[in-house]
Amino acid sequence: MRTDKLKQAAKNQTKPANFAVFNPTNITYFTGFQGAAALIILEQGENVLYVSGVNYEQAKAEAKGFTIQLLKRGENLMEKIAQQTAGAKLCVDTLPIESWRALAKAVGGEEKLEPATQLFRNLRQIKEKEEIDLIREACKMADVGIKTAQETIRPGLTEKELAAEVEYAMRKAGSDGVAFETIVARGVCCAYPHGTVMGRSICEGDFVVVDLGATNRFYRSDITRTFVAGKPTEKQQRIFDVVRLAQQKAIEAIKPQTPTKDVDAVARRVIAEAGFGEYFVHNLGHGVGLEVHEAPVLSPDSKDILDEGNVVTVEPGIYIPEYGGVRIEDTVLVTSDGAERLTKAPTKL
Ligand SMILES: [Mn+2]
Repeated sequence: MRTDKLKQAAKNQTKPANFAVFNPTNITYFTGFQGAAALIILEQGENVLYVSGVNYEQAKAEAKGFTIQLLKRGENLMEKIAQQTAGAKLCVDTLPIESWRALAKAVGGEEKLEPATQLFRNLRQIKEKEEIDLIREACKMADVGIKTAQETIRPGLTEKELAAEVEYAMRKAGSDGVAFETIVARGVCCAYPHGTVMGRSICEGDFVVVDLGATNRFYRSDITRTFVAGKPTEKQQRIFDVVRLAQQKAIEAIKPQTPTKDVDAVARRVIAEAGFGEYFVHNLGHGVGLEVHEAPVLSPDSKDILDEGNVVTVEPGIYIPEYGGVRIEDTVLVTSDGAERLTKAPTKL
């Protein structure tokens, strides 16, 4: 049980092994259910999920192994939690400050509460086989999106039309929805790493960056490919080759116990040595799971260390203002001795 792992992790850090969980994604992680107000996990006794009327019947059907308590209209959640936990010290994941104060008041003082965001972060970043299988499927759906983009891109098509085609293809491939807002950016707009979908038309010779992801039973995928509408120029090909090499070298550097900042440095060095160092303006990557951005972080200042079961993106890029940009991204699983690419769409211009 994931709840047992959490309790053990708390004990290892001499924290109380009782929890009040409020973050919706954390609750989904433990229950497989989305739409509860809070989850109480106690060292001794039952795990209780508080659900309001609108989601009560669904919670009973879907959240197996948990006691489902109806949160009636007008009832105070924090006071119900205080009754349930009967004076136990609680680890809390995340709460807005007003709610934190209300919970502290209900349980008899702030000294009863301990912030414990890190425990949840650490647990969620090591994926179990079941989670990896779900992400693997989400990656296949994302590959379908990229394949569709490649087949569809042509001068005259707008960014929105291309986004619509790839999202439709992923849905038909089984995706529950997009993992994040699809990015399609053409021409000079590729120089903005987070350029969203605008209404502009693709022109002959444009770089087109397509960054998308699928969702599969709450688990997500993330992939980016860059194309040229037509025949690439020498300069376009050169930039593309540098980004591709940076990504390949970074993936080769991935293995358990490697600091993520070292992997980031490998990609950054390839790009700097090619003379584009100032144009790689973001982190190398991030964890992917129930959220599209989660732990660990792959960046120059990250303190995270890779471990078997991490799922991370590797996404170097070069963005030249008023010219355009290239990003290549895959979702990658950290294995016992290296890395496995979970997104497999071909990487070619
Ligand atoms: Mn990403």
